[in-house]
Amino acid sequence: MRNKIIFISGANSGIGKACAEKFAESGAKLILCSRDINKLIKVADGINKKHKTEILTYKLDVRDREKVSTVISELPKKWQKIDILINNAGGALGLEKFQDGNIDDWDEMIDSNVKGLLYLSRNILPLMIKNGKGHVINIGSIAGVAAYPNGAVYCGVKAAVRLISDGIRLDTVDTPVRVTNIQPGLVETNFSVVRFHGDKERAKKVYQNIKALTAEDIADLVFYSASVPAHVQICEVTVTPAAQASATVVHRK
Ligand code: 8X3
Repeated sequence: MRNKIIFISGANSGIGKACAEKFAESGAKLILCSRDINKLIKVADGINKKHKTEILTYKLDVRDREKVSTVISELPKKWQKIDILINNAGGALGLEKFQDGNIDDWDEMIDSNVKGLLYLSRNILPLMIKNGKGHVINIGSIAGVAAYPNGAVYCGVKAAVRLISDGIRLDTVDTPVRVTNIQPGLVETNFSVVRFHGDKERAKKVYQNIKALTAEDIADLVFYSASVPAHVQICEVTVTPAAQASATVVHRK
């Protein structure tokens, strides 16, 4: 990974931050973006202190189509040779029956998980193709494999991530670009706190009595997917805690 350039969206916390740490550890250079620039700068400083790697940070809301395109087109020349794009920004908002759903939450989920991924990929893929190398790694979800009750829209957006990943893989088959969709089950991050609009008690219950995956577990998998020989493409990985068999079948002790 030494000197490879890794672009990570939503890098200020959780899986995005863990990926940043993991790739920096092996000498990669990072382009990190997040809506929360103050937090992102702290993350970048921490990584830089430990690993002494070059890092660019951008305040970027991936839903902002214009800004995405400006950030990518204005990257310094040498930084445009992006080796890996990790589409991590996104997440869930709300967990209730469709008929009770909050339409603002839906808009936000569709815009960040789907449109954000589209905007970044559409801007970065041509650079990868031009450079003759590249890997798009999307953070999907087990929610995209099968719908679960109260999750229609989140499951729908992650199903979109799954098929968009497949579609990009089809359209880049004659290029060196690889496309991977990582679909985690229960990962203990602030995912549920965000989903429940800040209700920490409710969020805690999601991970109660089960050894959930950590953001670092997912970063390890992302790193592994990126580290296999160039002729190998890991298309899709669904990963759950050992005590989780599907989005809804969880064995709690
Ligand atoms: C996170 C996993 O099961 O909460 O995407 O949707 S789940």
